[in-house]
Amino acid sequence: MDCESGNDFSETGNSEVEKFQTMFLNKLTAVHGVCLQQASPWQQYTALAAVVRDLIGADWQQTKQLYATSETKQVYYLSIEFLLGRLLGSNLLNLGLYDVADKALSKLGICINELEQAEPDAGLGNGGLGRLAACYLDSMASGSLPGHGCGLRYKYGLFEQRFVEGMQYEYPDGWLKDGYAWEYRRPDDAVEVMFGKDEIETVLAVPYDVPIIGYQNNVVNTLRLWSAEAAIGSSACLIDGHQDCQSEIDNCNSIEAITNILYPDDSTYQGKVLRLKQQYLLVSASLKSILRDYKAQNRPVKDLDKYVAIHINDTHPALAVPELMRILLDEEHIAWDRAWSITINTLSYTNHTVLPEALEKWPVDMFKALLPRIYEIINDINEHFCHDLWLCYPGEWDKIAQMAVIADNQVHMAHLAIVGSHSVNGVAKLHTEILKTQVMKNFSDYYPIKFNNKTNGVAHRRWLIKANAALAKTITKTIGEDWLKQPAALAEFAKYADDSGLQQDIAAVKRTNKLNLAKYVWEKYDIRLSVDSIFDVQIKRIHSYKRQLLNALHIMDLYNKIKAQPNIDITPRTFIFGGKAAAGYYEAKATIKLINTIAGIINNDKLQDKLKVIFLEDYNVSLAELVIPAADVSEQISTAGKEASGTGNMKLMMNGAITIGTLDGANIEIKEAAGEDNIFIFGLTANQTTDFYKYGGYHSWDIYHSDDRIKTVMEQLVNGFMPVPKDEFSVFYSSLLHENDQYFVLKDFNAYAEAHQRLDNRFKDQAAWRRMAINNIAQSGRFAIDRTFAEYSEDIWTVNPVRPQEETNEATLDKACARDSRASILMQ
Ligand code: 26V
Repeated sequence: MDCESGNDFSETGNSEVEKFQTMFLNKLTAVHGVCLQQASPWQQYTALAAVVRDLIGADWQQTKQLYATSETKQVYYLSIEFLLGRLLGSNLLNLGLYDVADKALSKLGICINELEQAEPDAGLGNGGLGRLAACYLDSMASGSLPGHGCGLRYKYGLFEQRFVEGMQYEYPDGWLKDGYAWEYRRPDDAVEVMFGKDEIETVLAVPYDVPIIGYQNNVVNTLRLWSAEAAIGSSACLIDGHQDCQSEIDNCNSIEAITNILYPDDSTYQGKVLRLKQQYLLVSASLKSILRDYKAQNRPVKDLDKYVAIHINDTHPALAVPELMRILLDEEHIAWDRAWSITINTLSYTNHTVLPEALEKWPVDMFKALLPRIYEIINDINEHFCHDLWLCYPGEWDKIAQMAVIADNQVHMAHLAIVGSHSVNGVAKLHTEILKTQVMKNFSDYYPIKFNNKTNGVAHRRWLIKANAALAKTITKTIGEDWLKQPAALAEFAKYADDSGLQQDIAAVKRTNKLNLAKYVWEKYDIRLSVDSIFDVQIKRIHSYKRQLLNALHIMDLYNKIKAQPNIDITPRTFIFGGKAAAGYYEAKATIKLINTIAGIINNDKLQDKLKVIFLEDYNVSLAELVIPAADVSEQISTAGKEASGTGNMKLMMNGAITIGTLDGANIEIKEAAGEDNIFIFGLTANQTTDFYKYGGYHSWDIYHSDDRIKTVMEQLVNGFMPVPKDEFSVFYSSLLHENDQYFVLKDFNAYAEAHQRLDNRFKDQAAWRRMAINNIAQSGRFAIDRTFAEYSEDIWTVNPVRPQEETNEATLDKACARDSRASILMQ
């Protein structure tokens, strides 16, 4: 975007810049056969990525060798989602060469930010769970931990969101169409994965490795993404025993479809089968590859749990339990009891949601047909487990049925994951408590020591050092460099909360970031945002429990207020939304349409610039990096008890935004850390919402009838106030009134409006506001993923770091240049 904004934390030597420049220019010629003047931005981007590939090669090799020869345990993080976003900038940052590259390119008249934007945003995930997985990879590499990611290489990432007349439409995200600079295809490491019984279908899983670069420590870890392929010409591709080219190709296409898209629509039987196939492919291919590497170290399989920890990220990879058992029983010929203890000791599981509709279950018939041997093993696991339960709870049939792995003709994946792991964790204190006392109470009573909490965190490298380089610089100027590698040291920053010079500095940084976002909005939407207004941000998946609707109704109320009293004293506000709705989720899509409709009304009304609303299209990791540094206010307003943790709340806090939120998920810990003067809390608590669910006592119609403000906005949804067909928003009228407002939107409305009033008043005292911002930044260190990751390492995985020999940038560049010149001599 802005070529002027250098990220230089330190003086970079000229010789490094020159070497880098030479490597870049050589690459343009070697890779694309062009000179600088001929090169398109995309060619420049790929050449720069190729320079980075050269620079990490030796470290990658060294890291692999170190892991293969060390006594240390290795961690494998299995996840159906990895929401990586773009890697060029963060790779350069982690290599310690961002400033060098920036300078080298500037001297050639190239803006590095523009090249960064030529990279496709790898959106191999939905939201929180997938981004968390990406943050873990960053943290494992930066902490010198032998940690590997295992996932799927979807041909299409999460859909691209476009608005037409305010409605969301989904377009395929062909992120791979021009090739992907960060992947290395490893055909030699392909493995076969088997489905079915009578007609066995063999799928070739081909790995693509993505290097994961540690923060200035010479570590390069690996994310291995599996792609489904048919082995052309192999027996798996023969139809009815005779070669029929066309049907062979059709068959290949159906096999390759397994890794076509993330979360295929599961409303049909075929769709469900495809999801189950994906999950098994991920698990089976990963375990085969893990076992192969393990055996190459000449260690006995019975010691697997001493050297390998396998983590199950939510239930999607829970088939790791029966698949590991299958390998140990059928291929390694280990007896059941021994195999079972190895399995449990190797595996651990994280739960990420308490929503019943997201707790996975598969129909037994489908399972049997697709994975007969795996089903048999699950059945045996279930029998052993129910037998043990019977000894503990004789005669308690109901309890045993509630806990069984197979019940009601369904396989309960969460139960399978709990039974087959030695550790089960939630992702924030409240969430773990809810798992232990409600959702998984029976299991927690039975296995008390398995359950533990690991509050989420976020990679401060991406979300602060990289996304908000100016703030990072201000912090370093104030408290020194320690926090870069030890984010807990950010706490020092709080000592300067009253320093007016610092307050002005952070205000200036925020203003620049707001200008950057305003520029984007102006260029893309032709809408002018005032950077003097409060930038109030709600960015996350659209879901009823996240209550974007509460935010929208409150904006309508504010609008009504301003219309009634045009001179009312309100600090100008810009409400900014971002987020995708699941393609089949009607109410979520209606929420997007509602917010866009409200935005249309408000932005076209002359309100002395008091109010603006914008819904940013196609929210993804890259857009988050633009929005989060520009936010003044962070909306974290889920129904208490529903949001497992939230991680956007942490990213926004780290960037000095003030939270307005409920006592839900990690908001509770954010409040504890920041202090209650530095956050705006409102609304029902989780105990209160639980009591209403259990005992009743809430009637949304009563609120509607007794509260004029609420009644007005509710009527505006359906009385023609909105320029939309008559029934467009009746879905909200139904859910809030006819279905008694399951998420307590109306119940919390007044508390929410009142909290906004407090916030508005506080913003008028700019010094007080900046003090709050500094305190939030200072206390965000405990939400850095390095803290979370250290807890996983110690309590769950029991693993230690392995440190490679460190090398200076200069030496890395010299070696790479030497390789480069050797190569060019050879080419002459
Ligand atoms: C559920 C579903 C159901 C519909 C089809 C697609 C799909 C995909 C994933 C899931 C499970 C979602 C779990 C999830 O993303 N949870 C989020 O995890 C974050 C990291 O722990 C946490 O901060 C969020 O609060 C939590 O919602």
